[in-house]
Amino acid sequence: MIDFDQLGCTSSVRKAFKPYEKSCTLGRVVSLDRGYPLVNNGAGEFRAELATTIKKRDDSIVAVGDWVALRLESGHEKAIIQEVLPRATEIARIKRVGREKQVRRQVLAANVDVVFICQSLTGSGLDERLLMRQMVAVCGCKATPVFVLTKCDDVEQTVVNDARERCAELAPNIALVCLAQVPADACPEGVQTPKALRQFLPAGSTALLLGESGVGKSTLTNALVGEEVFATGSVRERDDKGRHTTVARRMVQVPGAGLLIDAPGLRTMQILDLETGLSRAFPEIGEYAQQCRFANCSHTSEPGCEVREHVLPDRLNVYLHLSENRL
Ligand SMILES: Nc1nc2c(ncn2[C@@H]2O[C@H](COP(=O)(O)OP(=O)(O)O)[C@@H](O)[C@H]2O)c(=O)[nH]1
Ligand SMILES: [Mg+2]
Ligand SMILES: [Zn+2]
Repeated sequence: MIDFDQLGCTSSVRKAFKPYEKSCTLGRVVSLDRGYPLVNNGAGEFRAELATTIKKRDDSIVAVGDWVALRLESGHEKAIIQEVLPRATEIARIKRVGREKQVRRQVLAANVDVVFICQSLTGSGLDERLLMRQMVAVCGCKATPVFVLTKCDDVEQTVVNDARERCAELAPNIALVCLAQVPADACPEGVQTPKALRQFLPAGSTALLLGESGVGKSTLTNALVGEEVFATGSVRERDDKGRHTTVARRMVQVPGAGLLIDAPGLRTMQILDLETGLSRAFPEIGEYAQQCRFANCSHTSEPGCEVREHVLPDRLNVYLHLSENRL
């Protein structure tokens, strides 16, 4: 069980909890599977159901990472989530459900500071378009993206170098870590062991792992935690009928650092807030745009365009394509 003081409670969480402190304890949702959410309140981990007052709200009422007011009643088998406290960030996606393919917003994780956007360099190599879309999606959720390129031990050095270069051209403002599952002294040039991710995960912070199944999320989590907390490899992620079995989203603590949430099978998320995402992912473009000769400059062909003057063409292209949701 994670120590309560490692769960990253903030002063604004405590403040929001104040009205409930007489009847409830403060807890954080640490796991969500097909059953009831698992809440850690320091005294223990409790399966909890939603109070009837919040049950009728829309979907995604609770997510992993949520802070909740938890009521424990004697005689009750389960604890009760009396209220879900306001979220600092929400990592959400659109889900289509039912025969009518109704659009629903699904919160994957709450109160996440950092999202490790993981891609493997094996196979077809860096998927730039996916990477850029994920970056803007994460920025739109007001979390900080970090690019994590995995399996660098399994590709030529030039593949790693090219990927690094492309990331630096397209998104010089986003931190990049190239990982390998080999001892540090056997790492190729510019490649690190999963421990390198600790710098982005100070104690009390929360990170989400985003990336396609098989890129190595569980492997790097196990390496960071120092024990096998998640099963790795495609075989073990499926049952004997070949179905993916790990649907749970669970939070683990990295010793001496922050919390990691693994969301199995999650490849991408749609950009739900394009404007926020673009302005946070491309902060300099908005600045330069104010100095363009024409107020309505499209940054494509007008004279006196300060954006084109200062921003690398490939980066600007990504921005322009994403602005029209065409990437
Ligand atoms: N060569 C190499 N293989 C890796 C690396 N990371 C993970 N793998 C392998 O890739 C497979 C999938 O890894 P896993 O962690 O289960 O991926 P997940 O689906 O993203 O959680 C496993 O067989 C791992 O052993 C790496 O850095 N280098
Ligand atoms: Mg996994
Ligand atoms: Zn311009």
